Formats: sequence, C-alpha cells, structure tokens
Amino acid sequence: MKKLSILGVPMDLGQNRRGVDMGPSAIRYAGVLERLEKLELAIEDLGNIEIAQQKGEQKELVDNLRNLNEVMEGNEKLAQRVDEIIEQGSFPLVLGGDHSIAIGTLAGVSKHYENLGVIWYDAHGDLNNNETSPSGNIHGMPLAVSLGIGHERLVNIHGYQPKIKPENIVIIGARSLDAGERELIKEKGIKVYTMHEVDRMGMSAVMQETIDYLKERTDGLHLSLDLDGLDPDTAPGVGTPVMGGLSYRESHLAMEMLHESGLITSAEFVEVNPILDEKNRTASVAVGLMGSLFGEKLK
Ligand code: 4U7
Ligand code: MN
Ligand code: MN
Ligand code: MN
Repeated sequence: MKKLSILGVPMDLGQNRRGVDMGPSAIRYAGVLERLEKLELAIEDLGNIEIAQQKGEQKELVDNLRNLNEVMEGNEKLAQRVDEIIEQGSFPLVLGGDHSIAIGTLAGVSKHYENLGVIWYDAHGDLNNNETSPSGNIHGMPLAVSLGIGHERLVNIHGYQPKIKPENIVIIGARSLDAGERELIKEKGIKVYTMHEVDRMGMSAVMQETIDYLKERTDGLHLSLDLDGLDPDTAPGVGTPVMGGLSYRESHLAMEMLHESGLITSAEFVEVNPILDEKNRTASVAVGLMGSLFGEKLK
C-alpha cells in the first residue's frame, strides 16, 4: 500500500496578511484525514513543524526581503523533514502556509531526483527575486529561488542549488505576472498555460499536453497547488485573489488526470487562509482536490 505522510507548515512570514498560518488546521478541520483514509493509502499525520510567530509589527525589509531569517529557518526545517519522508519511502503531502514553503519542500524533494518536474498551479508565477519583487514578499519568489535565482541564502537552502531546471516546469492558471517574471519566463523558456490557453484549449488538452511533456523528461513530479489558482468565487480564502481563475470542475479534472498519469511523487497545497474564507470553503475545496489527486472515484 502506498504510504502518505501529511506535514503541516503554519507559515505566514512569506507575506503580510495574517491567518494563512492557520491553513493546516483549516484543512484538517475540513476532513483531510477522513477523506484520504477511504482510499488505498497508509496515512500518517506528522502534525505541524514549528514556525516562528509573526509579531504583528512591520519589520523593516532587509534587501527587499520580508522576514528573511524566519522564512529561512522554517524552510530549512521543512526541507529536512520532507527529505526524511521520501527516504522512508513515503509520499510527502505538505499543507501550507504561504507559498514561501515551496522553497523548503522542493529542497527536500529534489535531492531524490535527477530531473524533478514541477507543476505550478497558481494565478501567479512566483518568479520574482528581491530585485524584481514589488512587495518584498517571499511567497512571490519560490519558483525563482528553486531555479537558483534570488538571494544567495534562499537559493542555497538544504545545501545545494539549483533544485529544478526551467524546462521541467509547467505553470498552469497564470493571470497575474509581473514584468520581471515575464522576462524570466521568456529568457528561460518556461512552459506556461495562462488562463487564455486554458480558455482556448480546455483543461483536458492543457493537462494532456502537460503530462506528455513532463513524462518524457522527468523522473519525479511535484505538484505545487496555490489555492489562488482557482477562481476567488470558488476559493475566496486566499491572501492574493485574482479574478478570472480556474473553476472547481477544471481543477478536479486536472487532479483526476494527474492521478491517472501515476506521475505525481509529492504535493503541497498552499495559501489557504481561514480568516479570509467563507465557512472554511477554501479548505474544503483543497480537501476535495486532494481526494481527486489520490484517486477518489465517482463511480
Ligand atoms: B503567491 C506578487 F506583486 N507577484 O510578488 C508579489 F502581485 O504565492 C504576488 O502566488 C505574489 O500567492 C503572490 O508580491 C504569491 C504581486
Ligand atoms: Mn498565487
Ligand atoms: Mn503562489
Ligand atoms: Mn496568494
């Protein structure tokens, strides 16, 4: 039976809104364990890793990076835990927390693969660095950091870099890209399905192309799913909502096709903020998507 290890990361230091540190609790409250236990999986919930508390007062930005030391510290811990989970032959399912935690997750995962693929399901590219970032928020930087682009402390987390190669990335759902991010996408030739392509081609074709593309070039595949990839009408409990997003059904189809592909070797669900949510709907949507990703069947 496939082993699955759930690890919560109550991180809110990668951005400046409160509440996303309660994401892991909200997702557990929405029934993630009960839901996944119905599937053929041996599940362990490892609880949450310890993350520094956000103090409320705005600290001054150092090098245009908010809370660099605390984000570093949390991600080093996370990388180590994820590394161990894979070493023990289990599938890491990481619950965020803001998206800065992808830095640690990918650092722990990528050590185990020559050519790790990454699906970045998000309204944003998260391809900023401290020089291009309009906000100084590290949750807007994890994909660049994993490519080895950005502050040298961040890119060297877990003692090596880069974690991933640009040709092994597929971004899905993008509709808010900053100027520096667009440049990087062009320069590195990163594959992006914006909302325009999803509208034109349909999610089924987008996912089929994504799977075919990644299948032949990667030896492991990580799903990094930011709930703001979905439309805010469906997933309102996120810190940086952008109108015109992926639908509930499109997202379930994407997860179902990923399950059928058998390619996914690790996953994280991030940016669930119960304080900004309506009756824990966003956490429930996240749990439903996990159900589809791990093989729930309608009949
Ligand atoms: B998320 C932003 F400027 N690009 O860098 C930035 F629009 O993890 C938003 O995808 C980043 O939610 C959003 O601050 C990060 C902004
Ligand atoms: Mn986002
Ligand atoms: Mn993101
Ligand atoms: Mn966000």
